[in-house]
Amino acid sequence: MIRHGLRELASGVAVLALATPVVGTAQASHGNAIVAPANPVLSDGSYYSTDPAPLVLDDTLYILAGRDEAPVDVNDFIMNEWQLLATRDPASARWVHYPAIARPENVFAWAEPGRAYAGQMIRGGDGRIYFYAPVLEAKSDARDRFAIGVAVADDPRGPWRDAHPSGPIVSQKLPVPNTIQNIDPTVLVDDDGRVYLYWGTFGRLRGVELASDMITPKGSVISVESLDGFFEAPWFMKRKGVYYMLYAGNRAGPDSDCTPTLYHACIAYGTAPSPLGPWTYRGVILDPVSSTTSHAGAVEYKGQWYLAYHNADARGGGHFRRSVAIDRLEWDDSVTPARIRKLLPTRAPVPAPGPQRNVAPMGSAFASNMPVPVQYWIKSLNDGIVRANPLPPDMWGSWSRTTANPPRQWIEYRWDKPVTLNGSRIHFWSDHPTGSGEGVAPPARWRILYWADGRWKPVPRASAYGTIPGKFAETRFGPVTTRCIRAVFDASSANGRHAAVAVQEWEVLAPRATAIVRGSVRDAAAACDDPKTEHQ
Ligand code: FUB
Repeated sequence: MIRHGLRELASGVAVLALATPVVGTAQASHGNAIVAPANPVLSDGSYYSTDPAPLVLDDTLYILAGRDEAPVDVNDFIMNEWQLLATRDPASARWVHYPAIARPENVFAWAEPGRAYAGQMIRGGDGRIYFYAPVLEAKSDARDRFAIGVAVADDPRGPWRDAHPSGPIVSQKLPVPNTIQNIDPTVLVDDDGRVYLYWGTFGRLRGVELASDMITPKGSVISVESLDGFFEAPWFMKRKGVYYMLYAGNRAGPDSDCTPTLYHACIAYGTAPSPLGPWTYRGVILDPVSSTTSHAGAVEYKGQWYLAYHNADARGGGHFRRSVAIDRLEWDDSVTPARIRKLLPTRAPVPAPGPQRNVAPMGSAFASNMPVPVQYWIKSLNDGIVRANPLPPDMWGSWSRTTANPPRQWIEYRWDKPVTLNGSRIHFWSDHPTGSGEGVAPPARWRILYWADGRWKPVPRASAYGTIPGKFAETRFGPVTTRCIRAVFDASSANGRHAAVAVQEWEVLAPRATAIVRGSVRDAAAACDDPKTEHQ
């Protein structure tokens, strides 16, 4: 059934395995040989890949992926086409990349260009390949025009043709009227040939049986409510008679086993004894990745299970510039149903940072509003990442929907052993100007204190404390040796109300550059507390 092979030139530089182009359909494209010794598979930032959906066909492991094309400062899913990655041995590091295998408007006459979100391909009972694709309906009066179309081909690279040319098989009108966003389809052809489709996002998971034609819904649509923290990205699969649903979960909180921040997601899973449930939550298999969204698919290939997922680790990567990674997935068969072991993601070794003056990464961050509101992330203060267009978990902040902002707030670093400091660089974020009493504004004023002799003291001879957001403001001061340093912010205020404060990154500088060892803090809980002076 698969007509092409992966042919590599002796140089290993290029591979071409072409399908016959067909006018008016998505056209299969050149395959390019790549060597990917470590994650992400496409890592040089020239081509992003997202929402992986693995598929085994004969002796080849394919990963269907979308493509993020957002510029670095744009926070949006700019996604116009799908692509494929293929290998015959994930351990070999040798992959073939097939860019642009399909575009919504080329496959579905009723779809508009763009929003080529997470799809899945699967082999149908007739041996052909079916592609379930979320796309926007061009002409629809639905409040949300996302819909799921089905295309069919003999080869995963296409050419694709619409298997249901009259329109989508799922939308806000089909198979039953609904108000959800109909994306992220996942399909299973069961051992008995029956076909099941699940889909959903924003906490809504729906499922339905399809007829053996792979397109006609059969029976009622079910709504799954028992998968703890379900957010989106369901992945439906079966192993040893048990049905598994992997999904992106975002039950957030300081004690959550899934994610500390609302915008991030873990990959969690549940099991069921039959294809339409009942579903039981089983746990987390992948902690939040470096992109806010997480999306995964698992498959068995040559006796080994793999999890394909995406992250922001490629060069120039970001929340909207994601890249596919793949790691082995392991099972614990000593329990029933078999448990999926938590995956430890691998990645290309990141070169150790050279000597630097900023010793914040060696400390632990704390704040006056802990646990911080779930949209923010305290650990972003000293993660070394400053984004052009950050999302809330890229910063610490104090804005809360439920409580009035206090007039004064602080952030603090603690180290195991004393450090000597003589400077600070802080990067404020705001959505309101200085002088506002609402939203997030730069502080009216701020200062730095250090812990010495059992109390907080102002750092000596401090230069100006800058407050302009969106760039680093540097403050120099006389050297101090301390185990704790604190930035205290007086909120911007108006009419008796106070704005919140947000900081993307806070560097604290030693007089001389030294080698930095991240995570060296062993006893970060050893507080520097003095209630009498903590708000100096
Ligand atoms: O890539 C667009 C959307 O982001 C997907 O449909 C979701 O699963 C999330 O990964």
